[in-house]
Formats: sequence, structure tokens, C-alpha cells
Amino acid sequence: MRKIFLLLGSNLGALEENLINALRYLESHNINVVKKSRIYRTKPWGVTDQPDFLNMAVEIECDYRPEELLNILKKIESLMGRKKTSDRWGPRIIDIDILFYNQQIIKEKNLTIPHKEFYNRPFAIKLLSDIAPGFIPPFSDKPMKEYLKGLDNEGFEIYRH
Ligand code: PH2
Ligand code: MG
Ligand code: MG
Repeated sequence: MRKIFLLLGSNLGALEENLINALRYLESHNINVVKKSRIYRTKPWGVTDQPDFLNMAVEIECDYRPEELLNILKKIESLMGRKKTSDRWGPRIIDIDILFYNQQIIKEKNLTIPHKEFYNRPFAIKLLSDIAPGFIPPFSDKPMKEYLKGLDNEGFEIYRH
């Protein structure tokens, strides 16, 4: 199953506009956005003393290998004005993370796929299930929609359909 999924997040500035702009930047870098989730407002995860996020998941198609894709996502974040800071989970204009890259497993210093915190973040599971209910992640024996059963539904709500 060829499926690449990204998670977009913003909690600084004009949040929704930032997400929409990020989609434009993806398209202008030869990354085809084939599916978009709804936008959710989510409580900050990890470092909780920061503004709420807007998050969205997308399925993309591209010819980039995972490392190349990561570099392009970093470039887009920087083009959009994200500053490099030391606070790992602090506020950001835009964050674009690779959740899954087909069935690939990558454990490099600067890139871990599947995304390290995916299963710890209920909103991420919800967002991905929105667009890929049938996707079976690597190491798993069940499709995303099964992960919704018993999911803690606290901390996220639909912001826009
Ligand atoms: N991203 C983080 C840290 N915490 N919380 C929410 N709700 N959404 C995020 O995208 C997010 C977060 C680090 O990338
Ligand atoms: Mg992130
Ligand atoms: Mg990131």
C-alpha cells in the first residue's frame, strides 16, 4: 500500500491561514496533496503551557525519498518564517511532520518514521483516521479506523470541515 501521510500544525499567528499556505507550498514543491482531513483545534500536547493548535493531516504523492522529503518540509517551514528554537515542543508558525511513508521504517538521528509520538497523540490518530480509515500502519495488524475504538476523545474538536 503506497501511502504517505503528513501532519500539519500551527499555534502562532494566523493559524488557519498558515495551514492553507503550507498546502500551497507543498504543491509548489511538486508534492501533490491528494487528501485533506478536516481542521481540528487541539489542546497542546507535551508542553501544555502554550496556545491551542490547529492541526490537519494530509495524504501526499511525490517522487522524493523520505530524507529528501524531510529536507523540503524543513525548507517550507523556514520559508514560512519558522525560527529555529531550542524548545522542542514550543509554539510554532508551522510544523510539517512525516507520519508514515508507505510501510517504511526509518530510525535516523534527524528522522524517525513512523512518527515517534503518533500513537501517543489521540488527535493524530483521529486526523489520520479521517482520511485513511483503511490504512494499516507498519507493525500493525489493524486499520486506522480500529484505533478510534476506545480513543480518548478529550482535547480536540472539529474547527472546520
Ligand atoms: N506538536 C508538537 C507539540 N505539541 N500539540 C498539538 N496539539 N498539536 C501539535 O501539532 C503539536 C503539539 C510538536 O511538534
Ligand atoms: Mg511536530
Ligand atoms: Mg516537526
